[in-house]
Amino acid sequence: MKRKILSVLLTAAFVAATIAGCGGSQPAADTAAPAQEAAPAPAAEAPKAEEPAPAAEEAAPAEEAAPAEEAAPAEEAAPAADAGGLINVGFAQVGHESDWRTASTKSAQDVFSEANGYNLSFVDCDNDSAAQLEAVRGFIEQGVDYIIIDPIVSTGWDTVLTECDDAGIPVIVIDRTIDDSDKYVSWVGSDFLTEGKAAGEWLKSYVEKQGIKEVNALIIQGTTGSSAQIGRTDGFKEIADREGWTILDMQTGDFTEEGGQQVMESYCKSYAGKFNVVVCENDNEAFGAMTAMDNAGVTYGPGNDVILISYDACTAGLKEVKAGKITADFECNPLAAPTVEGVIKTLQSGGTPEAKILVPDNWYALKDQIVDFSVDGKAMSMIEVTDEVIEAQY
Ligand code: GZL
Repeated sequence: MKRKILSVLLTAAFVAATIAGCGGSQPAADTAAPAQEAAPAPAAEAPKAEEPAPAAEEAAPAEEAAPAEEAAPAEEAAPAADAGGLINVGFAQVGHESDWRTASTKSAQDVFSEANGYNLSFVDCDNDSAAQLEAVRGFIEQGVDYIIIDPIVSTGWDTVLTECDDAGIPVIVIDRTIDDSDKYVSWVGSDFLTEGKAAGEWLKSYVEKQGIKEVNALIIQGTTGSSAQIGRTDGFKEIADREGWTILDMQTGDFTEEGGQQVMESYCKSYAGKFNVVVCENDNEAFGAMTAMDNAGVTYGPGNDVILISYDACTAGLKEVKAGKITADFECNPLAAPTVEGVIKTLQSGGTPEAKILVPDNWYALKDQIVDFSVDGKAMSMIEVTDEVIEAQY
């Protein structure tokens, strides 16, 4: 878009100079401003050696300076609906790895429907960062009005977000965060660090109530490098370190049931009889871990060998809480699409949406597992899991 405006201004200056018989020693005021440097072709971003987490970005291809583009309207008006009266939205979704993701996708498809005035281009990126970058570039080619991204991992985004910016397409980030670029309008999601701290602070109060003196924990992490994994791991570990607990191992289950089962099978062999807490960074990993512990004869849930902690609190997860399998479940609310639509409506009306919009989360357990705890000095309440609560969940 910046290039488009520049070409319009230069064209106007050329026309003005021609009409004035090339007396353009004093260019028109609007061309006097120093020409904005066209955004340099993004240099290939060599991943930094110290960056362990997989980055989304492939080495950006060395690009020729983009050819001068056709004149564009000087004013950057909010995109009008297309000929059919619909607003074109591209959504690059993480994948289909969990119940949470299914609910997130349904929420977006329900909100950005044709009946609601939208044409949704949806791409399931199947947990593949390269495919996600390709999907975003496809939306740019399509010329959509808005792009929504749920970033698989938090890094490697600045090049493609610069391309969105140059194309004048506002980007809204949903759920997970982008940590190496600020070229987007708003982020709508949950506080993953607080989720991790809440699980840790609840466990502290719970083991005190149960008279459990030692905590030897195993963690099954989410997708490596995703902000959900980073926040939940860091939050829980902060409490574990403060309380002197032992974290025996942390391995990724990639937010899938299969991954959770594989990691737990390995843990049951390597740490047989040595652990009393398992933390799964989403419900689907917990379901897999439960299968592995069943097969290994390890009992879990209130009154058993292992305290099983999970995140997401999807409907199926809360059913396992009600069944006395998952001891406590820390929600991450996937139903952010209505809030994202609010951001788009604000932009459509020429307003400026908030840069960061938090979606509230709740914490769940059975009555006997509800204890008082605080996170960063703020008292937390828990919701007792009942059939009605399960019925109402996502
Ligand atoms: C968290 C979200 C995570 C969920 C998982 O906001 O990105 O990804 O916790 C999902 O269930 O796979």
